[in-house]
Amino acid sequence: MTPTITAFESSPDRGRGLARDMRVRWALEEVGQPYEVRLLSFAEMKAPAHLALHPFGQIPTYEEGDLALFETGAIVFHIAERHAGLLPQEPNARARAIAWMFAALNTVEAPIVERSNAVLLERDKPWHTERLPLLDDRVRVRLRQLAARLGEAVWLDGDFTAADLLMVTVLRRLEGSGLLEEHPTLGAYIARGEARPAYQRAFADQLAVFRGGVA
Ligand code: GTB
Repeated sequence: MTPTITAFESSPDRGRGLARDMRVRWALEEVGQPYEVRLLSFAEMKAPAHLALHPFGQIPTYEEGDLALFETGAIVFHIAERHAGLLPQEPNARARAIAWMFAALNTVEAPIVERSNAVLLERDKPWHTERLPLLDDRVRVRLRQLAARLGEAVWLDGDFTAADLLMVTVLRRLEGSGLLEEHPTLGAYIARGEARPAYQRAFADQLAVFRGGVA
């Protein structure tokens, strides 16, 4: 059964692959699973039909037969469970990869999103210039720790997994902040993810939406 995902009809990032449907597209491309995309306006995201799929009125969602999922971590995990290629078979390696998936979304993404929201939504507040350095420093702590653990390794723990897929998409949100440049090994790690053919296909497909092409 071909899954259907939802994505922004008009992505605020103008197709730079920063909206979270990119993760799901990339995961589906990695495992070779074709998919369909239903594009939503902001109004449609908050309407009852979509709220029935996603309680928070967000994208992406994932529908496959009578299964409907929301939350990219759950969706990517589901894809990784159903197909070979995104999680190791060996039980301990698999458990460690799942731990890194949670780390990407809980421990690394949280301060990055907090910072992004401040830049996007709080720029005009009188306290913004005072608060931003604090948020930068919280991100810096995580980047330093992540870079220390990654070292010169290619991926987080052995072969490429769903954890790397999530971590790369999380880190990409920092593009333009100047913070990634403090850790060239993390920049190289992101570049390795972006160089994967599956990433390239997913990126091209989400960019095509913005350019008015086919999803
Ligand atoms: N925890 C959820 C998940 O991982 O699935 C978060 C989902 C989420 O935040 N979805 C966002 C959304 O629907 C789109 S990705 N927002 C609309 C709303 O909440 O009303 C976040 C996002 C949006 C745009 C950019 N950008 O343009 O750079 C980057 C990231």
